[in-house]
Amino acid sequence: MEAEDTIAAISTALGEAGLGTVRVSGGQALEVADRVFRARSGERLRDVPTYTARLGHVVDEAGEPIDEAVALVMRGPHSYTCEDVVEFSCHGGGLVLRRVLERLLQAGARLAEPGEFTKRAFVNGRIDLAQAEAVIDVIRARTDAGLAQAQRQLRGALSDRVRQLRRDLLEVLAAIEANIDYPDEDVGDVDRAALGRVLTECLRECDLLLRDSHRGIIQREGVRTVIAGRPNVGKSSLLNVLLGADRAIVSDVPGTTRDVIEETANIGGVPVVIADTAGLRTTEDSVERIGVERAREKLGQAELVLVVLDTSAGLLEEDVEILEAVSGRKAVVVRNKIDLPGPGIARERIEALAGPHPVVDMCCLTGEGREELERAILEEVLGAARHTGEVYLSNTRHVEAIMGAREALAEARQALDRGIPADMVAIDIRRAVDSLGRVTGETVAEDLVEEIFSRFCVGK
Ligand SMILES: Nc1nc2c(ncn2[C@@H]2O[C@H](COP(=O)(O)OP(=O)(O)OP(=O)(O)O)[C@@H](O)[C@H]2O)c(=O)[nH]1
Ligand SMILES: [Mg+2]
Repeated sequence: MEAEDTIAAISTALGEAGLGTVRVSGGQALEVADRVFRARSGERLRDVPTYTARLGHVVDEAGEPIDEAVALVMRGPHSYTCEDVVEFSCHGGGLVLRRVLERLLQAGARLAEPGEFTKRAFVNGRIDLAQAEAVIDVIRARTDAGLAQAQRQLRGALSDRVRQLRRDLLEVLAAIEANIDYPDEDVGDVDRAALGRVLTECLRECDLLLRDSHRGIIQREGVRTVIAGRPNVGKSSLLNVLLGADRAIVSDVPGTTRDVIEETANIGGVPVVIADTAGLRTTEDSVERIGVERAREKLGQAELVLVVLDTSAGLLEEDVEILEAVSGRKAVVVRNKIDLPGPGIARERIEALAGPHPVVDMCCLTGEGREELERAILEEVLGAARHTGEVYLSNTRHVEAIMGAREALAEARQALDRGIPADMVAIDIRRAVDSLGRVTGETVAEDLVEEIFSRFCVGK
């Protein structure tokens, strides 16, 4: 990347809003900004102190105002990108913001690529790769718990632990290599017992980091869930209960839901993406049949299935089929309409069919049983994974890197135990060091960096 290159982009979402921000960053940011901005005070932005704002107008080539704006000057290295940055707060209209951006491009800036501002913060060393990834997670967080985790990672809590681990191993490597490079000098033999202790300690730290990763990933990516059952058992009612909103049409006519309705509910900090589907049955209605096909498709893809039964109607053959279809998968069985009289379905009967899946009694009319259902959902998707409140891995890429490091360390320790020479053990340790470096970006291929930043939106 040419460091002198000055970039500009609209950093706020497009659409009508009170305010919108256009950002410029780079070696020429102040000069470019001065070409398009007339401060009311008559000052040039390059002359104002850092972290000050000036009211004025962004003007076109003829000097005619495009918009009234506040220009905020932040000089490098104390800015988001570590470069000189000017942010124009304008009126938040799509056309206005585009015209301001076009003016900046005319004045010498280049349109920023997706994530390029954050990439500069990374390239200039203000944040590492894990922190850059946390920026996207902060923007995309859907629950408080997910947001808190992303903020911890953005502050560097994860990076600090990984870097400490890497430093410890580098120290060990240095000791071994000193021995190899200067065998005749009296640097002392490698203390194999001490080396073993360090490796054990580092393995333990990898395990600690990996321990809560399952929860972290679920919290970040959400759980794809489908509500399945016969027509009229209360699937749409259940969606509404879990969302706390009247989202799906509920009626006593079987076959009400045709299209898949998907919404995200926050259940104990986990974003659960719930799909309400058409009731499963064979039908002559051609539209409903498409709905049933879509329901089956969703059922096939879901990570978690909520099987809804209508206890007042008794257990029908179709119910049994659905229960059989989810055996061996993550599922919770909802015994709905417990408020109604009827043949009923004995819990024991369902439990026998449901196998290890939890069974929850519910009344979707009143919401009774909701809390128990939420607990059962969390238990089913998280299992033993427990949230510790500390930083944990929430990104598959990080998990893979730490697992790679763990594997290499385990091999190093085995080699050590088998009495293999320290310089051979060092090869495994070097692999662990490289793997850890992939988390923070010290040892990462350029194309992976490109790939990560391309996931950002333009303007971030
Ligand atoms: N008494 C009682 N009625 C319920 C309960 N849950 C849902 N119902 C009623 O059952 C009927 C069907 O509810 P829906 O939520 O539309 O059922 P569905 O499974 O989505 O039906 P389809 O979309 O047709 O497959 C409606 O009249 C609901 O009010 C419950 O717990 N108790
Ligand atoms: Mg429905």
